[in-house]
Amino acid sequence: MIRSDLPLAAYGVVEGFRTAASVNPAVEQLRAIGYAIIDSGNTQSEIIDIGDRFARISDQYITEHGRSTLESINEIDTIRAILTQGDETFLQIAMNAVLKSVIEELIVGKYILNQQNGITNPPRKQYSQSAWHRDLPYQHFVSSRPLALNALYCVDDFTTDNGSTFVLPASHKIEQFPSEDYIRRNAVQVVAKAGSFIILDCMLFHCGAYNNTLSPRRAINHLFTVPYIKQQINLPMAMVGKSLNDEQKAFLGFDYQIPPSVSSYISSRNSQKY
Ligand SMILES: O=C(O)CCC(=O)C(=O)O
Repeated sequence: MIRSDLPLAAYGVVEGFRTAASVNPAVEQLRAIGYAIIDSGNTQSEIIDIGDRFARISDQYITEHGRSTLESINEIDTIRAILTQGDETFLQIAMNAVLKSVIEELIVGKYILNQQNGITNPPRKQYSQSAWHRDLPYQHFVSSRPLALNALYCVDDFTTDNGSTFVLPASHKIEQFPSEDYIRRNAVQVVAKAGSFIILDCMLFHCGAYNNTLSPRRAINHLFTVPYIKQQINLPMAMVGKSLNDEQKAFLGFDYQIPPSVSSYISSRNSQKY
């Protein structure tokens, strides 16, 4: 609830980071505290349909790679590169128009889809994402502008009961990981409806929490990066044979593959887009 008597005027200010009224307010919030929630604009029936598709692909993926193998490497909660599993819906989710408009404001210049993973926080079990981390893990730098953003599409409602995401506001601006006492006093649990995207600056410390319900809490996690950060899985190669337009190809990083030889580098300069 925003108070009607909240002061909005300022003095002594020569520079600001206010966005234009036409820009999604999430942009300002992401710059300041490193996270924000936006609505994907999906209808209720689209949200349910995405949940059904997620469940089908999850079964297919576990059959293909083997439950015991995935469990043995702590990967049973994750569907890697879900957009490459034969359902076009997941590429459409990654290219959501509202999300795109926010990312374009924040990552200056070109960006690509670096990862898209389906993730499941299982009911009443240990969860692989339940420890604090950054989504450029093991990194302890801060940057004046985001090099990567992360967008969790909520397949199900994210609630405090089902272990929704905890964040440490503004931790994308400080290199080091804080003390346990600081975490106890400052961690915020983000709740969001199915069909929302929780967007994070990739350097924001975050984690999932214990799911104390009887149903899984599912999400599709996206990482968008400047093209100089290598993809987790080579998406252009994984999408070979799929019919893609130029915009989709650029989004998936087709323009930024490592040339295999000097000759191919030289011939690629004719079509270079950066
Ligand atoms: O499950 C969550 O809420 C957080 C997921 C997460 O931390 C991740 O995928 O990096």
